[in-house]
Amino acid sequence: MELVRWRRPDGTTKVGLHDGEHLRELPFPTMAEVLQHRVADIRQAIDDAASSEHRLDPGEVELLVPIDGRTEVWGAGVTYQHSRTARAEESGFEKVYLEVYDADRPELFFKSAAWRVLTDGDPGGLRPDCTDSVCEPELALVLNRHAEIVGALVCNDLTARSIEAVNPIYLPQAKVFPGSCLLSTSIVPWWTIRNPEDLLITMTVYRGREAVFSGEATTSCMRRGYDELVHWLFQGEQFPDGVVLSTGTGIVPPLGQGLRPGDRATITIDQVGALSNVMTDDRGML
Ligand code: DO4
Ligand code: MG
Repeated sequence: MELVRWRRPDGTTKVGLHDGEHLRELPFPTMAEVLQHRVADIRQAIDDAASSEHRLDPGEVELLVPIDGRTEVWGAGVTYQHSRTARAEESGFEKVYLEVYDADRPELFFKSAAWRVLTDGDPGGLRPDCTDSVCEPELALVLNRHAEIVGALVCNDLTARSIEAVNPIYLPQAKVFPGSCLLSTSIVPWWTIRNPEDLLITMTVYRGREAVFSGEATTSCMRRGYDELVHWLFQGEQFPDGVVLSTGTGIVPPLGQGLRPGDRATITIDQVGALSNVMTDDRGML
């Protein structure tokens, strides 16, 4: 049973459950409103909706990006040894990355407002002023306004690596641009995931039919716990409509072998889902 948003042919949007076969509405008009509630209330609403006779065929609707309203996406960085080593290699500012890996306070950065997020099947963005763009496949936590973990998503934290490599304080330009924040469609309730500390994450990048990069990692290699990241994210911050926290990447393609327009990146996370997007450097006007 997963949490999704959808649009009906008449243009109205709804929030509800997807059980693999059918959709059932929840008594909340938006996902933002779901994330204003405590997990116990959300679980109750899911249990009540799951037994409802009133159901829809997913073929009748369009599944949407899973978040809306004032919900934001934030990223954690340098949470895997592999990311620490890669950043130190690619940047002239090695010390910054080595220190943050060991520091108490993790690297946390604003990634996206809900309206900028794209989902499975949408085009991923490449900045035309970047010579080495990479996908960052990550487990993302969906948190309510009370800092409780509600569910999980697949996130592609698309990054303009050559821009960040010049100077770490270019990070906002390397992280925030059209098509840079891709989330899977369905929020998997956290209480249904077995052993979330050990989930396999895979990514393959296809150029035409050829797989030009494949990598995998498991969340057991993360240096920090989920609760630790959530604790720091809510220090001195407020998320009235909840927040998605992407937990960092453990898969880093080799330097200089970045994405090209037309590449398809496919990411999977055990029990959480899949995300597949074709890259473009021509986004047109949003
Ligand atoms: O330090 C830059 C960001 C790192 C990041 O996004 C990651 O490790 O996933
Ligand atoms: Mg990342």
